[in-house]
Amino acid sequence: MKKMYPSILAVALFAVLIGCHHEPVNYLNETKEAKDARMAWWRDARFGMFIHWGLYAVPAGEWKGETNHGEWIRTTAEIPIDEYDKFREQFNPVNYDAKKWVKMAKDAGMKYIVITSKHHDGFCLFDSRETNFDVMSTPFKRDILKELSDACRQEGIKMCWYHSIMDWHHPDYLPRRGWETDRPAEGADLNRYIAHMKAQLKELTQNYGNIGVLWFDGEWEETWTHDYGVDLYNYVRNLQPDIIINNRVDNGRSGMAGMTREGGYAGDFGTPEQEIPATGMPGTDWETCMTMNDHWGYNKYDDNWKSTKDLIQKLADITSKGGNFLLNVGPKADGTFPEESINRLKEIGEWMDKNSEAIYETSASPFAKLDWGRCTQKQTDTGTRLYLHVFDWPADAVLKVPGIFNEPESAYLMGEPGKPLLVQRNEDALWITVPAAALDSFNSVVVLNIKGQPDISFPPVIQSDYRIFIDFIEPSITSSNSNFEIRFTTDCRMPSVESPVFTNKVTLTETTRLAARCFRNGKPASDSVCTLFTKVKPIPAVQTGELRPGIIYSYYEGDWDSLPDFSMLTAVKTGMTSNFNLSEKIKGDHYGFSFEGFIQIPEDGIWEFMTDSDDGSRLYIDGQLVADNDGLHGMEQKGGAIALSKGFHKIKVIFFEKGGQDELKVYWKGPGISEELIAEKVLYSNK
Ligand code: H79
Repeated sequence: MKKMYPSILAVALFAVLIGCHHEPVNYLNETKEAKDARMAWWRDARFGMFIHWGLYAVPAGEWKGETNHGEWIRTTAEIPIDEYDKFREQFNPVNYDAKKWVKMAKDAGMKYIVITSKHHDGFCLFDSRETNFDVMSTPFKRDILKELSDACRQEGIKMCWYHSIMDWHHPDYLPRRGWETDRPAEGADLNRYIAHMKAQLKELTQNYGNIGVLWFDGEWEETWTHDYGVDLYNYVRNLQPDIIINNRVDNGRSGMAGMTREGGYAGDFGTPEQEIPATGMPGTDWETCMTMNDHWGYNKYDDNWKSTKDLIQKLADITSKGGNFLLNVGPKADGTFPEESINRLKEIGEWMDKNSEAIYETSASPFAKLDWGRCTQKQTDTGTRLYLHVFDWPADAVLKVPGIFNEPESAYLMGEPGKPLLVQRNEDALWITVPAAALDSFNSVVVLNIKGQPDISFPPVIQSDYRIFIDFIEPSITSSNSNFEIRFTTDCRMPSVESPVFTNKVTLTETTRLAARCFRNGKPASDSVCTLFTKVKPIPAVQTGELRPGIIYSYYEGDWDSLPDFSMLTAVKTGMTSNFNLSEKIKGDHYGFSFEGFIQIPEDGIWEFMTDSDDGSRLYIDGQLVADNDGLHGMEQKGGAIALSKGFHKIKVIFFEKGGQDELKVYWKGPGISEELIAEKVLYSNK
């Protein structure tokens, strides 16, 4: 603590607190109406700027010859705290101009800015009474956040804070990093750390005007409990009742996919990181955060920049799924944005100048999927305005909008409402005649006004447990549309009125491309779908030597972000184990396992294998990859299917753990066996 409050003040404060004691509000019980009102500006905004800035901009990604570091550099390069603290002396961003930053965000069409008040390294960009490890202890000595929040207020941009719960600097934060030997954990008290963090959040919510979002992060360590999360959520809401808080305040986030698990967790929106969900999630607020290259903090070597086209299409993709896009900039140590970021922001801004109407205040697409691009929508006085974001311009200059039954009112190119385009009905589709060439090389928006609420039919859904079969397979075909019949083909051609009608069963005995489509009143009434079902021969059992129960494990140590090739590494130890358990580990993180043996398959058939792990894992049968569950994540289950003959088959499971929780579970499912953990009694190895 930098400036101690005189104890007399503390006593006075205590008295005041007792004096006006009232029941604390539990903001988790908020009504839907209240939440809708609070979220309204954020839902309309759709597009914001993330800024990762701190001491890590000084080394700019480089440490002792390694050049792949970012904002995590203190941990990834294992820099002792005293050495890291010295970056303060070099943090003097004389070219920092808050007005310029805000202008660049605003010109790009962004409506809010989320900046790192504090990242995991603990360094604060603001003048905090609660710590010396802040910008006031650098030669710069200017409250960066004060200048930025003032500039934001002037330009009508919402100022928001990213604040890390995990803190590698504060003596009371726990746990320590495994490699830190210079910072004993003795005497540390997490509750004291939380009190410190709350005091900082009070500064951040009281000294900088209205704050739009508090964006927490670093919540995944085992010390951060659900009770802490709920308490922190309520604490911040109490300071600014209208503030919006992300789901990383609590521990209910599911991996990098970022959505909140079931179970009454605190947090207003999900936070997919570096990924975009496959579909929209009606009724759920979420925001994808993403880097323009491969690092959040400035890395001078990272030139893997996403193209402007990619970024603009990602914005449309996210918006069409009902999410927000928080796009990152990692400023340099001199206070300027990287040139590549500036250029991309400018080009995005040029696109937004013409097309932002198709982004702001829109809601998710009414279509399941569109071959040529995306759709966003808005209510109008007489019906609905569809914004058709065309990524792939039609070669025949006819834009086909499938499965739509509304009467069209008008269509035009974005920005040219005075020049109507021809719209014709063609069976279930509306065909819009468009110019031969795309208007915009990134994303051309075509506006289609229709009467009433969208009346869209979805293609049918073809389903079966597996896409492979041995003798025959009977997939189901269903439709959520009413008053429809389904017709199908077995060669992937688009079904027509002449195609056979699907009643309740179709039996496939050979490899088949099964296509299906909905019809209404004898006319096509949806797009079609096509699924491949492959006939396979079960893999014969392998010859084994004399067997004994149990499998062989090999234990490795190392720091990986994805599964390494263990065969290239030397195991720390190997031995026998009864099943895929981690009990032979030596360290709690930065380790890996490879398990090898035989599995006894009781019957010919399609067998499914799943791993559920934190972090990544893979499962191979007879050398074939069946379950690919690689990557850094929390508990996440993935699996696959394979046709096997009765008898013994080789099984191999590999697993790695970087940090945080560690767990591995291996399941199977097959003829007569519903999904269960693979039992010890079917696992063997050679004597
Ligand atoms: O600030 C940027 C990064 O520094 C920070 N988040 C963005 C916005 C970040 N910290 N860590 N990571 C990103 C990756 C960490 C992933 C993991 Fe996990 C932590 C894997 C296992 C523990 C995430 C949380 C997935 C499961 C739990």
